[in-house]
Amino acid sequence: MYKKFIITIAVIIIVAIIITVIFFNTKKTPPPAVTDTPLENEIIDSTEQLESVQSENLPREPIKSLNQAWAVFDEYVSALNARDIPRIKDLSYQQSETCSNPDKEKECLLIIDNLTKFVQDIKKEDYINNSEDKSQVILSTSLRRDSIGRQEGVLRGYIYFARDQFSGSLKILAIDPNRGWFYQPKETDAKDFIEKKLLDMSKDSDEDGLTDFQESCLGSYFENTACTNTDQNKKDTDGDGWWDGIEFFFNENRKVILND
Ligand SMILES: [Ca+2]
Ligand SMILES: [Ca+2]
Ligand SMILES: [Ca+2]
Repeated sequence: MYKKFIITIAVIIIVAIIITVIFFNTKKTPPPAVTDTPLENEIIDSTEQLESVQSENLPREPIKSLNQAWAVFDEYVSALNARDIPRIKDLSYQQSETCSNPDKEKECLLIIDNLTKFVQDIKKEDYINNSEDKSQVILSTSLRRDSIGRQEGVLRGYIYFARDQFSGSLKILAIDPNRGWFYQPKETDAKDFIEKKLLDMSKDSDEDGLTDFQESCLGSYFENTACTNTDQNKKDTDGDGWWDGIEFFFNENRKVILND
């Protein structure tokens, strides 16, 4: 069993949750419910770039909604910079509960300022692994190496969009620019084993925004309630039109209404 590694990921999770606390317009849009962001964490002992990780970094065919998605993102960033709370709400399904309370404007602005810093390093050119259909778009980066202390791993950025039922416009569902999988190797681990381990942990076979481990509840997710028990080879396990990685952000108590 691999030792869990959570501190750095917890920071990422907290920031992600800031932008993730529920603002799904009750009927139009899918409600998010992120209270326990999943991140696979294990360990590895090489500071070298892994060949197979690099092979994962090949760009794919551009998606039709790419420009539209980035336009929404850019406008969202502008709204953050302008501290334009109504516009932020228009562009995202999610906002802090604090920002829903008019009496907590100062606290809300602090959250917005932190979020502004959080998104400023996102570079479009890094998001080369993208997928879409009529209801959703997921932009993701290639894998990149990272290390924390003796632990090493890979990071991938994700931006999730869901399409508004009535307007047809994309809205931001979640931003997670530094999702990470870390592994601390044993002395006996061969380099190939470590390489395969990192790839296994970060692999998303059906490209629905959730890793195979998270979907199958294996690996580091075995003891983690954040696993989804969905089909790792099927984007939309329950056939409701929303991909598993999108639906992960929905509030289970809210009804989801799809685009026609
Ligand atoms: Ca998946
Ligand atoms: Ca799936
Ligand atoms: Ca679904």
